[in-house]
Amino acid sequence: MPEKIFKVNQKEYILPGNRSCQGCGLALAYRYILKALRENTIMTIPASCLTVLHGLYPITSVTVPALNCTFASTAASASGLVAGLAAQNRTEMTVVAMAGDGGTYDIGIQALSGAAERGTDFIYVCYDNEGYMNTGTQRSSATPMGALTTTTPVLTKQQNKKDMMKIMEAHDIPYLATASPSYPIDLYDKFVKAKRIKGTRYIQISAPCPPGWGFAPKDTVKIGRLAVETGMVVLYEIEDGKFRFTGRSKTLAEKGNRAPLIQYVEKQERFRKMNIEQLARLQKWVDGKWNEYLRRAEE
Ligand SMILES: Cc1ncc(C[n+]2csc(CCOP(=O)(O)OP(=O)(O)O)c2C)c(N)n1
Ligand code: SF4
Repeated sequence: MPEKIFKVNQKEYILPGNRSCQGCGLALAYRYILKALRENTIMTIPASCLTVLHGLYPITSVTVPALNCTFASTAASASGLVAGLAAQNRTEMTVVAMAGDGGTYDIGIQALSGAAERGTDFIYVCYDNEGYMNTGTQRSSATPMGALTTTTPVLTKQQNKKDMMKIMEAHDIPYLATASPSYPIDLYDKFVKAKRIKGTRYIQISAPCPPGWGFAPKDTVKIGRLAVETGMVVLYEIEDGKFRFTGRSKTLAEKGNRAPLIQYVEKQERFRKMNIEQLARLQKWVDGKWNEYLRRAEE
């Protein structure tokens, strides 16, 4: 059963004032994640916008303990934390590794694959802002085709986004989910559920980024909703191998009324050089993924 809004944890774990940009989708998501996970959570975080959001002790704005690790070692450092806490019989603790798409899809994938294969008892969160944003919007393997970045400045990115959920599912882990801060209760429920499950849990969050994607900070929630309305982002979970649409994506799947991709693309500066042919290719890719999910939901 989804949590009702009045049952959501009222406590804040991010204090007022942090170093993220105005309208940062990651900051919104992080607030909801920590509310769902509550106390007894320990984070491990590589270089990223999340490290910047955290800041440094003694002026950090976040109230949970966090380890800053190197880029490639996020999941390995989580394995170390899990082993250390187990040696001290600290069974109340939840270990959470959290990295951007650059730190997950590209640089951290080896350690993540290793930890998932060993069944390390932790939650891995990838916040996907579709680029290396902290260092100025470089292309990652999560950047969608047709987007301008500082490393694809002329022709836009030519390749489709890597399907990281599929890669993680191939590790046969007990729980995977996607989420969006534009749908806070759906996101919150997934973390409440993930906390109760043992083994490796992987949650991927779409994190709209105003400067990197080129939209006004006031529109973050709107852009996140459009991503889901068009099927560019699909909300689902896979529990013990069973696929399930959730939240708004479930309604869209039942009603069959997804919006055309152009409604999402036209609102972001990063797609300003996308041509008709590229838009059609991206729409086809989104439709193909959507049909795959529809088939899986029926299994
Ligand atoms: C080994 C290493 N290479 C490069 C960097 C520089 N660096 C710091 S943050 C960052 C971008 C991280 O991108 P992502 O993981 O997507 O997170 P985001 O910045 O988008 O939050 C880079 C390249 C670094 N700190 N360490
Ligand atoms: S660059 Fe993007 S992800 Fe990073 S803090 Fe700013 S809005 Fe958030």
